[in-house]
Amino acid sequence: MMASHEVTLVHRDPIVVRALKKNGIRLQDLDGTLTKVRVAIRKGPTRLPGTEVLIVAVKAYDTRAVAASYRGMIHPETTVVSLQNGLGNVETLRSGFRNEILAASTTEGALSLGPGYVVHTGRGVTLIGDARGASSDASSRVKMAFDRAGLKAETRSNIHGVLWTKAIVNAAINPLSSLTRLSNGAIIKNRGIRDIAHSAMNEGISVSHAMHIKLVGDPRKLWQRILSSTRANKSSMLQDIERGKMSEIRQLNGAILSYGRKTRVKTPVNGILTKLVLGLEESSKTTKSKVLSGFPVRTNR
Ligand code: KPL
Repeated sequence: MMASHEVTLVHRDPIVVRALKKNGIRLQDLDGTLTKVRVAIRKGPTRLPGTEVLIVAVKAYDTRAVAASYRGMIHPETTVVSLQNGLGNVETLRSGFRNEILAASTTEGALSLGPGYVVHTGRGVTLIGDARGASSDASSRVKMAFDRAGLKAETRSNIHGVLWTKAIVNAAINPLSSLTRLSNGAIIKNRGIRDIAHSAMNEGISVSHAMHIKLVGDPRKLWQRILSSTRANKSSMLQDIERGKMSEIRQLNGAILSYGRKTRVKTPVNGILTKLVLGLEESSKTTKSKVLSGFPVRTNR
């Protein structure tokens, strides 16, 4: 992986670590080819001496835990890259690390079929930039490493604009696919859902203007492009809901809602989507617990 670079994967779940040690990573590519990749695996949190680049790819609701558990554990020279969905990750990582921080956003589609079994469901591009908005050598080096590994990457100086644009798009795909259980390809064909998605994006665009964020292109066009290039994918939020896991709704529609409140921009559609997915999280957690334990389990929300 990451051709000519030494890569170590760190995961906090011992079950996943064990599975990956035993079976490696099975990667099914777009043409159906299955490749088995052997990669060094460590159970985290762990010290990572000599690490040049630390890619944080956890769910947005776990960023705070990463910042807290790795504080003081990584070398000051290590570049930290947030490769995550949602808003607020960079700010959270800054609270934990004095290191150089880059942010990256990807439109690659991936479907997880279990620990270490990933299907590449859509080719996209990964945009990388310095979180302070400066152009940096580190972004170019990380971009080159991605390119060499066969993942198309580009650097951007306005990475916050990139993150906001992608968050507005995710906020108009992920909750809608979770609520309807439709694949990305089915969403694009559904007129009614497209209307709701456009209303959610229009609100996000108004909030970003009030926040003085310069978006990168029109989110509505990106929405269309992403859905058709990741047609076979289930959004990451739908994958989380199906596993009874927490979703990134708070860092997507929830973040648009709260920035909207701060800037006095009304965001009723994002508000409704947030509340519905919070309810869905609750019911899918309960359903999963019932299946696992045979007893109804109360959730405390
Ligand atoms: O980012 C994604 C996600 O599912 O979170 C896309 C690109 C929409 C792929 O499904």
